[in-house]
Amino acid sequence: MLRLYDHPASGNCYKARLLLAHLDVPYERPLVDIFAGEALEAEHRRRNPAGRVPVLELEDGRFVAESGAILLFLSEGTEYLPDDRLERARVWQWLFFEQNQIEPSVATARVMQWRGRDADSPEAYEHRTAWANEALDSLDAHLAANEFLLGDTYTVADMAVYGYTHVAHEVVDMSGRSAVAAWIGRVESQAGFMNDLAPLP
Ligand SMILES: N[C@@H](CCC(=O)N[C@@H](CS)C(=O)NCC(=O)O)C(=O)O
Repeated sequence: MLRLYDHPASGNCYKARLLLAHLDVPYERPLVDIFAGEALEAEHRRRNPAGRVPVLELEDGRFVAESGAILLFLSEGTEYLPDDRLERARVWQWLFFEQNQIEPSVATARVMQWRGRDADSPEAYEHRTAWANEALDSLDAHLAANEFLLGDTYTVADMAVYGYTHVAHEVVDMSGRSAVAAWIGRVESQAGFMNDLAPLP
């Protein structure tokens, strides 16, 4: 059986759990207590040298790390990853966008706020929220003209970007971003959608 080394409060892990739910694939879910430093221990670094979750373990014991890589691996041959070369490149485009623009801004600001660093290091926090606002504005502009990130088809790109965008309101004002709000509603109405992202402990 597949095994997902996971933490319930990790949005990066949630992306993989969301796809596994859509695919209705059974899997084991060993907890890596990232808040107790377990991801950085040698045992976990053997699974992922970067010391992060999620990590997917295949039935034969091989590992795949990085949420985007896990999404691409699991979605191969399914309705959530197109066959067409250009469309696949556009999936990668949004996975890279998520990792370069959304995750380091929204996810980092969220953790900073949770740790009280918004008060302790306001300049660093404002840098992340300004970055988040810029990224979310560009996402909103794209979604104003597109039902999903690739146009009319729901793909792993939507799952990846949804992972942290749906909690962006915790760190920035989302009230002006109606296209993002409508897209969040469309993602949440997809067959097999679930949201089990736990709050930060
Ligand atoms: N780019 C990676 C980021 C993974 C990541 O940052 N995971 C966090 C949890 S959301 C983690 O494992 N942190 C453990 C630590 O920093 O010790 C991905 O998308 O999978």
